[in-house]
Amino acid sequence: MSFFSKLRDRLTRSSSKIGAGLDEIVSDGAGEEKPASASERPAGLAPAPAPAAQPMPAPVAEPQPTADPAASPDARPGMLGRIFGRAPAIAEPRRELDDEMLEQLEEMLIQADMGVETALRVTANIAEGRMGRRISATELKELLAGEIARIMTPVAKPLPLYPKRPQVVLVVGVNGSGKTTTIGKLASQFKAAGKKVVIAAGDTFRAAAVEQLQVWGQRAGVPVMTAPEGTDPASLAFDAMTRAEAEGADLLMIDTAGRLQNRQDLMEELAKIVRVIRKKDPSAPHNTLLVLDATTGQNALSQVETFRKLADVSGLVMTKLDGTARGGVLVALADRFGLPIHAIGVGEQIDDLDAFDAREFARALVGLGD
Ligand SMILES: Nc1nc2c(ncn2[C@@H]2O[C@H](COP(=O)(O)OP(=O)(O)OP(=O)(O)O)[C@@H](O)[C@H]2O)c(=O)[nH]1
Ligand SMILES: [Mg+2]
Repeated sequence: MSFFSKLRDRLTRSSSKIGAGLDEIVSDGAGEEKPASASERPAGLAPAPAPAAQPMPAPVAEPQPTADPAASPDARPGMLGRIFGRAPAIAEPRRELDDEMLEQLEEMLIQADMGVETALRVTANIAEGRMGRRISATELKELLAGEIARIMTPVAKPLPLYPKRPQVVLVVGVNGSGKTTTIGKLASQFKAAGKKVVIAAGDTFRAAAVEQLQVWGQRAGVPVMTAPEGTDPASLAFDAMTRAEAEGADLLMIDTAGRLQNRQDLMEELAKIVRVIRKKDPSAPHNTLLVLDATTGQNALSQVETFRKLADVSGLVMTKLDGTARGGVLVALADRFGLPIHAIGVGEQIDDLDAFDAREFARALVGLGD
């Protein structure tokens, strides 16, 4: 199965929520104007709604590119042509884009965890140059997907690989966000790509955490450096650095504990790990990945704020996008922080992590096909 199919299937809750919301918004208002259009639902017969207002089937005559400076330049021509040029779309109910419809759209996007500011801006962009036009739910989905893709494209960046050996990747995040699982998945992918990887089980507070990482290491075929429970994680990190250097490893991934007594402890521990590995390589860590759990919704925003104060976060991984209705939070994150999103997780298996693709994500999120 392609990752897109997997993403779309597993994003069902988010996408059915947003997709159904858009369908509802359009059909809501379309009813009021039915006499002019599809009130009888003549099977397959195209109704003839107010000719001047029907924007889409005649793209040649529409000065859309200038009316629409904010729309995504890369995504529009192909998809508009494909979708709006297609005959079946004509049978869809249409609704005139007015203030009431925009308010409903805004409200729906906020409820889908996109955040107030982002929802307002996305809605304004969709409205620009289109007020008074009659649009269908499919068109609305395409427009929304275009807007989302435009926000997400600049942040869709795979984990950068540097010639530096070992490249040190510090993985941080709150308890249960998916750090250990993500390290296992990433290690497996880098190994498969021919990289030599070493993992350091820096969460030395729980024996179970070390065992969990060892299982992932076995699955991925990657060595896991461990230390007895309660050992100072910084000293384990130092040893792991020594080993990774000695073995000529390409990547050293350091897991950390998500749960400590308080923020101060966590900050001190992360700072100590960084201090110690810098004794070996002043440029390390080369990446600090913050792992976020999509099911926490808006809370992910405050986690980014907190962790940026604790560590020099260089990129994000969003896990658990499967089965949550809160995938919209990724749009808010991208819009607010602009931090690279390196990967997304859509399940607990080793291959349930992939590079983040803005267009795929946007289309899956609004419930559109590839
Ligand atoms: N459905 C789903 N579950 C995931 C995903 N990523 C991780 N999980 C699950 O989330 C739970 C917590 O994941 P961990 O990797 O242990 O999280 P952690 O951040 O290391 O947690 P601590 O070590 O307690 O701080 C586990 O049951 C994982 O299987 C994902 O993308 N989708
Ligand atoms: Mg863990």
